[in-house]
Amino acid sequence: MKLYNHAMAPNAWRVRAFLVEKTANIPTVTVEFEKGDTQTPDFLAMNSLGQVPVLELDDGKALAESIAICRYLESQFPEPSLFGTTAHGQAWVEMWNRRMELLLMNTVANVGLHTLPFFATRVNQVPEVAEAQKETLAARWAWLNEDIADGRPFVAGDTLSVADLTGMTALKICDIVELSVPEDLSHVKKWENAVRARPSWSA
Ligand SMILES: N[C@@H](CCC(=O)N[C@@H](CS)C(=O)NCC(=O)O)C(=O)O
Repeated sequence: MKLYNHAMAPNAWRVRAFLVEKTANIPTVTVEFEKGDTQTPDFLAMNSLGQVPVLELDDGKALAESIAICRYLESQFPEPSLFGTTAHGQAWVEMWNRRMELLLMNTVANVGLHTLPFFATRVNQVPEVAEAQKETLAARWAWLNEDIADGRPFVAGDTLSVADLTGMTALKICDIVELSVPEDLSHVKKWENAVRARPSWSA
């Protein structure tokens, strides 16, 4: 197995953090999309979207999409389980992972897409979209705060799951676009402080 990775990219970080939580190591190649490394014929043959992360398997097959890669890694490094174990537990983690990705991570990513100079030549940047997405993000942190007010330490229950890693990816993007979780959302703040303190945060 070989992981094609990028030092700063949030979805590449998500896979590295997953490996840290598994205390697993795999060979890693750092690519720089800024220099066109992901647009070469060899790279595009692995991922036609020309994006990282990509996991190349020993038989030459390649997987893109960070969550698909994490799912594969779960099968290779089963402990600790990060995708749930029982039928309900696995579906529950899937539900929370989708919520953290669709409701939080994608929303803050849209702020980045519409404001960061890196995307200026790739996206028709509309400042009003970024402002609207900031409001949506604040509302969604508030929703999460209510939902985890039962005191559970992680978004999908008592143990860390891939849904927390996706939430942490949202926090990584928040740091890039200089947005914070509102201070009055005590339950999300408690979760945030806990996940930022994990070794995987520095993956
Ligand atoms: N849905 C994909 C997103 C991959 C993605 O957006 N990769 C970004 C870095 S986080 C990238 O490679 N950007 C460089 C480019 O698009 O040229 C995943 O989860 O892996």
